[in-house]
Amino acid sequence: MKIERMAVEGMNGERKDIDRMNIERIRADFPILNLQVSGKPLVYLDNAASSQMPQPVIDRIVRYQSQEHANIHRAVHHLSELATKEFEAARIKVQHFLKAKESREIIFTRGTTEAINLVMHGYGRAFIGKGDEIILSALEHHSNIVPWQMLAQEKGAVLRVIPMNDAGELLIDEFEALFNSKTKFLALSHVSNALGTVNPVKEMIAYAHHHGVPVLIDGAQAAPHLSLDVRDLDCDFYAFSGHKLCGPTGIGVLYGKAQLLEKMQPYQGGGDMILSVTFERTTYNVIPYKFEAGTPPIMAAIALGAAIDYLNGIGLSKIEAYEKELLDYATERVSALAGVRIIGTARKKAAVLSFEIKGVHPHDVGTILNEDGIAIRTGHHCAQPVMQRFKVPATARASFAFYNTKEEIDKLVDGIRKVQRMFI
Ligand code: 7TS
Repeated sequence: MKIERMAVEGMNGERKDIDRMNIERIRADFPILNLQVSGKPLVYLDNAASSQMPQPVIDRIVRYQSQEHANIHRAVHHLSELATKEFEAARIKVQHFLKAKESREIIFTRGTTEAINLVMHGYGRAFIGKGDEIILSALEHHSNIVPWQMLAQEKGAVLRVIPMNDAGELLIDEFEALFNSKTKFLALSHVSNALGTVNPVKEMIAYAHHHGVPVLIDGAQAAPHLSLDVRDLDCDFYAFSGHKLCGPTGIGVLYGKAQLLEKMQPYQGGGDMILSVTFERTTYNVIPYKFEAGTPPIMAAIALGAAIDYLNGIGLSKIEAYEKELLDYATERVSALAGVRIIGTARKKAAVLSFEIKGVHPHDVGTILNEDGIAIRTGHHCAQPVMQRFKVPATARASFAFYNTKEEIDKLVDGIRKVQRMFI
């Protein structure tokens, strides 16, 4: 990936040199961006739901399926050894992507949802009991609420919720006040999918650790946008999904500190997660295999590795800076429209712009925009408590990736104006 160097005007007026991404060249890597929808060029602004896949990742899938496929970790034949080598190489790419200490701390799952459920079953069921408290935040996705609710119901544990202000920022004083001797776990998103808020997770993790409480970070919306360092964050668990990171569906990652993973119970039983089995007794495999029962999504893991290579080729810090520019531009343009309210105005945000058009149901917004080839998501974004907090049934949400452009944001703004002309 070529990076162009350009001089640009800084926000505060001073000139400074920054490395600027060559967007046209990047867009050419994504075949799907050439599609026409409703006779118009596709404007894909639903990246928080799932991002698109560049050609090198598609090529990697074709190469794997046409030249490398076999089941892994079992046979001595050429293809099985090759597939195993590539699968384990993908694990090491994820390790470096997260800056984890060891590759055995990386578990492949089906996605963020399965990663969180794995922690709930493997850690929660063993170490959280009656009367214990689990802290969550008010801006979680359902996949970081429902598993903990299921555990609380099973064990008689209690969920405590960190509230947020009207901007969608967590109230840190109230967070700190929730801790007591019964607090046993903190499950927190890094970036909110409905509001875009970037939570101060590093500070919150440090506070939880001060009380001896382990922390799971739901990184589904952070991994595609921020450079990550799980050792710097010092989180105990970190979960993300491949399909939001230019990889395929059906693959995700759970990072866990080795000493915690080692004391956890397996999530599922089956092949590959055992060392020996008799009808009387099973000895489990070492981590990470203890948590990877059955044939894993081999192709998807290898493709996730290729997606990580692709993103590294651009550079996560450049992606972060460019997407900030896009979000600032979109925020400025959309907030200048009369009758439009942005929902989620935190000082620190990433790649998400949720809004409502007064007098128009969000689903109608999505339908009209689709007529112009513009893809956004409308609904509760699997974050119904967030909708309840902001007293809206749903929002319209544009979410950005590094292959989006300001011209596409202009089309979104034109689309919103068109909706207003039709409905108001
Ligand atoms: N956590 C967060 C913060 C998410 O945004 C999502 C998916 C998940 C967990 C679940 O990820 P999965 O890959 O296991 O499904 N979020 C969205 C979204 O915002 N629109 O569609 C899916």
